[in-house]
This record gives sequence, C-alpha cells and structure tokens, in this order.
Amino acid sequence: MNEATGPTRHAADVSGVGRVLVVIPTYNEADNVSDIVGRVRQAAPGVEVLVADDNSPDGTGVIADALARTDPRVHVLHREGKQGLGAAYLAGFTWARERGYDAVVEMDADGSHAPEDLPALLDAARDADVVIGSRWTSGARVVNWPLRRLALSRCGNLYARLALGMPVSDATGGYRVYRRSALDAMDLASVCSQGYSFQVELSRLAHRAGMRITEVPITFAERERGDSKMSPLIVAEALWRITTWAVQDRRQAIRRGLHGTSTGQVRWP
Ligand SMILES: Nc1nc2c(ncn2[C@@H]2O[C@H](COP(=O)(O)OP(=O)(O)O)[C@@H](O)[C@H]2O)c(=O)[nH]1
Ligand SMILES: [Mg+2]
Repeated sequence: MNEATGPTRHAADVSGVGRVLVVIPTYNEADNVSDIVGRVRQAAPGVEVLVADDNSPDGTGVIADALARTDPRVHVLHREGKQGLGAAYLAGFTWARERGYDAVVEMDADGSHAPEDLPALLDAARDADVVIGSRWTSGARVVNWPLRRLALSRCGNLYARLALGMPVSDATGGYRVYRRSALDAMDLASVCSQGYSFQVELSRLAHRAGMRITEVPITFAERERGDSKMSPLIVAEALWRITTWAVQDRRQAIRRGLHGTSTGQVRWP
C-alpha cells in the first residue's frame, strides 16, 4: 500500500462535496491502468485515486505503484489475490473512511466509465446520497457493447427493479458516487456479494435506508484493451442473490402485515 502521502496534505474540495477518492478495482488491467488514472486526474484534478489491485499476475500493481510514486494523489491498495469486485470495493471504502474522505467514487479500470463524465456525477452528488452513472436513462449512450451484454444488462436491471421494487434504471451499474454519510448509514458489514451483484446489493441497501439516489446519464463504452472478468458464475451469483433478497423482502412484508405493525395491509417492497 502506498502510504507516502495522506489525504490531508493533498485532497481538495471537489464540486462542493469535499475530498473525493476514486476507487478503481483492478485485475489484469496492465494495458489500461495508466490511461485511466491519467484521464481521471485530468478530468477532475482535485480528486485522489486509489487503485485496488488483487495481485494481478500481469503486473498491474507494479504499474500502479510507479504512478503513485510520481503523483501524490494516486494511491495503491495491494490485496493478496483475486477475491472479487465486491471485496475490492469494500476494502477501498474502508481505506477511504479511515482517512476521512467525504465521497467515494466507483469506476472500472477499462475505460468503460469515462472519467470525463465524473464532474457531472460529482455535481449531482451535491444534492444526493448516492449518484449512479446510468446506462439506461434518457440521454445515456452505450457504445460497442455486444448484443449479449446489452441483453444481459437490460434483463438483469428489469429483474432487479421488479423483484426488489427499486426505482433505479441501472442498479447493476458500477459508476457511482457515495457520499460519506451514505457509506456510514449502510450496513456494509452485512454485504455478502462477491461479484457484480455487489452493485445491486448496495443499491438495495441505499434504497431501503431511504437515501436520495440520483441517476446521471453516462456514455458507456466497451473496453478496447484487456479481457472482461465477467463469467457465468458472476451472473449466477447475481440471479441467486436478487431472488433471495426478493423472497426475504416479501416475507418481511407479510410478517409486518400479520403483526399489524403497518396499516394491516401487506406492502410489497
Ligand atoms: N480488484 C479486483 N478487481 C476486479 C475483479 N474482478 C473485476 N475487477 C475489475 O472490475 C472492473 C470491471 O470488470 P470488467 O472485467 O471490465 O467487467 P465487465 O465490464 O462487466 O466486463 C475492472 O476494472 C476489473 O479489473 C476482482 O476480482 N478484483
Ligand atoms: Mg468492463
């Protein structure tokens, strides 16, 4: 971990949301990591960056260390091995909270989440607890994504929205801003997702906590370099977890109705 510099010396208030840390999880992103970090620093010079690398065999962590040596606003969190996107983000959130950042951004390393959209997301965060960079809201664009990925994302989001009753168009999206207050209010210790269902799980936690969730349209582009880590196992985990949460929510609603703690009617979530 690069501990040479702390947020207090370098962080600046960004867009009125305070000190911002962009967490970029990486696994075998050697061809992308320099480019994405450079673009973030250029698009939003006030922010700091934490690369959360799972000991990538392709040397991503070594490249990130070199970036951190030349830029005091870049940090690296070295993790022991590949433990999934959710675990990498949770470690990044803990790192940020321990160092007093006011907002944490989630961003993929492969360029799919354009750093140039970041100022708009941070701007929206002034009046929100959570901001989701959405692929499926008016004004958004998805570029070069294969049909099967488009279909998976649309169907996954439709299922998540219907099953969990969340008014969010892109609950699986991974380009987000969490205000510090939101991270503090969510029970992160309860998070069980390892893969990409992490995004749905955090959307659900935020929604259930009554947080202000704002969606901002983004331009999402398919990666040009390196390989996707998406796998059938990750899809299966998401399907399984969403279904389990939906069942839990309905059981809870029925119990509330039976015990007369609400109006006596069963309220679906
Ligand atoms: N640290 C870490 N990062 C991961 C892991 N799995 C995926 N990532 C990163 O998560 C981001 C999204 O992954 P990607 O393969 O592009 O998924 P896709 O966009 O759904 O195809 C990228 O920055 C990956 O390097 C993991 O197990 N650990
Ligand atoms: Mg990707």
